[in-house]
Amino acid sequence: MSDSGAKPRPVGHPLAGEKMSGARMIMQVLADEGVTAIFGYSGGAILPTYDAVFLYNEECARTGRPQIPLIVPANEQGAGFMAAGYARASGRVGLCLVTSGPGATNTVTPVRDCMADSIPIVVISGQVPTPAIGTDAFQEAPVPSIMGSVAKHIFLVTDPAKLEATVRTAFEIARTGRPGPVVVDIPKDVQNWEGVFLGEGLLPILGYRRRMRELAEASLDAAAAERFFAMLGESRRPLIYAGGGVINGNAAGALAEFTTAFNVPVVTTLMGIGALDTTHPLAMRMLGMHGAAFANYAVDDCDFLIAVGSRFDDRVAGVPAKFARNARRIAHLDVDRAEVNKVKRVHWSHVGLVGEALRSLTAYGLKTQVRRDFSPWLAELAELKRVHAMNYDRASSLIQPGYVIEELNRHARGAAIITTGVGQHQMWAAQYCDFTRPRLWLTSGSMGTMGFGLPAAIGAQIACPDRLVIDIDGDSSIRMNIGELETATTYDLPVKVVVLNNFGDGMVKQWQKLFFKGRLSASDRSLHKKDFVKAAQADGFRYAARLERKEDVSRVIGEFLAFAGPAFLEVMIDPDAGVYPMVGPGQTYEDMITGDFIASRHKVNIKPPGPSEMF
Ligand SMILES: Cc1ncc(C[n+]2csc(CCOP(=O)(O)OP(=O)(O)O)c2C)c(N)n1
Ligand SMILES: [Mg+2]
Repeated sequence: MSDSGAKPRPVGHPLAGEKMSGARMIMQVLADEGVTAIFGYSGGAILPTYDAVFLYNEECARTGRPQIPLIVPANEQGAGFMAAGYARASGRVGLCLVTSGPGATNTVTPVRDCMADSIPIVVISGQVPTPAIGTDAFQEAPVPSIMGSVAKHIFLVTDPAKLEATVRTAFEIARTGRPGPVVVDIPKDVQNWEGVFLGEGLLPILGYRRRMRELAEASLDAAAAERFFAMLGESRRPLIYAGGGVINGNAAGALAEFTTAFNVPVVTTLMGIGALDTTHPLAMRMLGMHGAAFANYAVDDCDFLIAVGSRFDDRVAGVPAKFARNARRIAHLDVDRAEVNKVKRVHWSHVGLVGEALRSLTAYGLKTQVRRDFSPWLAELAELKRVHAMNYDRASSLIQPGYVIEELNRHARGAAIITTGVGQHQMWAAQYCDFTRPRLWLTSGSMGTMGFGLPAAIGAQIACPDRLVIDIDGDSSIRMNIGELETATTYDLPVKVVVLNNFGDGMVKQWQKLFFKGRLSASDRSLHKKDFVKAAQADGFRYAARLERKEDVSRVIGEFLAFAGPAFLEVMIDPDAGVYPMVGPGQTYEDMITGDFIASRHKVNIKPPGPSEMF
């Protein structure tokens, strides 16, 4: 279960029994559910609800209660990613409020993104009035069918008497079990309807609730714990492979307790970064396609793999049969039954809340005094870390991205929220930044959506006003939602936006160099005209600078991060820098190429992947 974001609902709601509009009811349920910011854009079919937000905040101003600010993006895709950034950073449900037709369809990408990364948001969209549905009315779109294929759940409210309960239930579904996005499509006449507010009540989603109860009650019993520790007892090289489920399930504390109690080292997925403090002695950092070489070697060498809230995604287990090929045993803890044995057969599994399960295991292990000396394995791993450390061309006269991120990291000290676009910069950030806690690393993992970084940073800064928030973005990714630069200055949010400019789609270029004989089809932007610094200035950034010389990197990054308001920094990096290590698509960890600056333990020939592996 994701979080307890909702305020405990008052017994006997103070407004119970009051007559009000559907729009006012929506607003009241949002307030009751603990929403502290609304991200959205207005339009005809949602106007009544926007008016209700205005009236609610006017009333709050009069009575001294906290208002619920409306953050207006340049594009509804931005609002969706702001809600997602808010949710990822805080663990609370993010809220996005948009109009029908194009307003709603502009949120399809963030909804799918949240689904793929298990992020709880609620999108409320206006719909054309009930009698007009199906007539191709102005700004009508089939939101239930479009969103039905990408959201965790979708409601179309046709019976106004169920409006209040539906909005409340949407929050319940978003935050429980495996979290995800829920869309509530509300026709305009339902918003304008007048009825009696009950102040309580949920829809009878009996099957779902039964499953949630089963999850909550699925305690890990002594017999299962005994079998688990029998496997750990036989193991000499155990390794935890932790994914986003540890963070989304608020289980990082439980993971740290388990890992330190039994000295089991941890690799994480891209989504799992921060599940264990990356500076912890047992942290082996990220595995997978661009994971650290030492992390991938650890996976190859382990004899017992313990997957926690992770799902053997193709960026981790490109060749499932050869993934963790020396692991004689694999265990899997997950909140979603569908993930167990989906890609790789496991020998032991537990479906339930991962935090509870880890705590049960720890308690059992401590009670039965499980003691196993893994020090030879830990020594091997320390050696792997030393010999195959992350590295790049430190002598280069060009600005290397690794250097920029190391400098950012030196200031952030593992305590900043970092968001990213998608591409090489995202991978360098994942490889070189430290995160001492969960919910600091916000990235579009599964969908890999360019344009995520800036709006996610805005949403995260709204959720965490006192934290340093840095968007490490790419020159192409930031173009996707560059309109949101103005949103940052409009709301005076002190986000720090750093663009690693390598003149184009660096990650695409890297694949084209490796697998398409260097034909840079549509990925080079070196002749493009964009002046990012002027763009940021035009959008009101008082700090906007371009960094072009290696000797200025340290000083300028210090100034940039110390600036009190929104700040923008474009860094002209080596356009040919590659992301290493790299496990090519459809290849095994043994085939990992480590580049010129990271030691490999294999002799590797770069094999172009076959057509079926090209994704
Ligand atoms: C919306 C979207 N379109 C296309 C892609 C495919 N894609 C992945 S990375 C990439 C290039 C990103 O370029 P940039 O943001 O400059 O990052 P870099 O790799 O140069 O650091 C592209 C086109 C994507 N991930 N998302
Ligand atoms: Mg680029």
